[in-house]
Amino acid sequence: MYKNPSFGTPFDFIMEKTSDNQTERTPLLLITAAIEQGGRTMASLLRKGPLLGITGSAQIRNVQGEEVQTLDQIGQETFLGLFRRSRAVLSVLSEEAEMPEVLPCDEKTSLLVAMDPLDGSSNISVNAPIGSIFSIFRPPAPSSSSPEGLFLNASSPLLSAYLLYSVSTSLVLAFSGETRVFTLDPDTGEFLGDGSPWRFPDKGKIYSTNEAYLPRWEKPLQDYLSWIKKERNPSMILRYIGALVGDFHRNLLKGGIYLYPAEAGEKTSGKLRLLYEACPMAHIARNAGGIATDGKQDILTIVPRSVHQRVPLIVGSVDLVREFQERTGHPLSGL
Ligand code: FDP
Repeated sequence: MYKNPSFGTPFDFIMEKTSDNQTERTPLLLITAAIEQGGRTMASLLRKGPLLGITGSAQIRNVQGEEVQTLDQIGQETFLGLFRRSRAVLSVLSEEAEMPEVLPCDEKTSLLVAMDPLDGSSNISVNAPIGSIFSIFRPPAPSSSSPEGLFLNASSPLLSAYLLYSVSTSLVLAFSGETRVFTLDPDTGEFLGDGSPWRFPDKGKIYSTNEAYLPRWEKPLQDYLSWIKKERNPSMILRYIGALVGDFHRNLLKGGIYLYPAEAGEKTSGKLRLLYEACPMAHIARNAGGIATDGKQDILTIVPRSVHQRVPLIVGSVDLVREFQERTGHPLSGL
């Protein structure tokens, strides 16, 4: 099997970026290794999908009232088990559990993990792309008394990651000012990347949003979409996979903007969860030269009020997000 000698692994990336941070090097290596192992396990199960009888509903609802799929449960058990065994994680917050779970660890070097173990559940039964999303935080100091307090008082992510299970399995990591893209070699089990930072390409022309909800959006948003379709020059194209990881990844590689806004009226906070969906994507975007906003402020400056808080998310190439903000009445400052 041919392997380009300049290819590097997530291990190489973390080692390179922690040469002056020995304290966090070990937990970051252990957590990244757990994410890689979970990615291998999930990718291997997903390759067999319906043959294993795992692509259907688990016939229960999660704390947020959403139908749980069997693969949601498998993702939860897989990643939680791996983080527990790493002994580098103080607590895990998951979309699949009401409260963060405190894990046994070496307290001096432990970090917090927030995760959506299986993103894009509605794509499972139709063999379309899905993913897993993680944000790794430093615990607040002094350590908060409650498991929830740890996450509500944590700083912005130290490291963010997602796995995309598609034609191949990608692992994207953002850490210390760089975003890097790795691909799983299914023969060796290694995640390999070309060793260089990834940046959003200039002049992206993709917008991604579920336009079916447009009639329920605020007027400035409707006007923005209408302008994109009728007047913007150069024109843009619409692509929507329906899994945040898939939509974000395409825009990261091609240049584009992803929008999951709030609806006018009762559902004012949008659908996506701050700590394990919006925040990691914002962090990955930022490290790749992009930006994320809730429509009014940078996602990375939002202080969470609850661990499962939902926020609107607009994320992508800086020029496109800036244009969105200008046209909807909240120009970005400082960018
Ligand atoms: P899911 O199918 O798991 O609920 O997490 C929310 C999410 O996935 C995102 O991944 C995805 O972008 C979004 O829902 C799609 O929602 P819509 O069907 O509302 O467009």
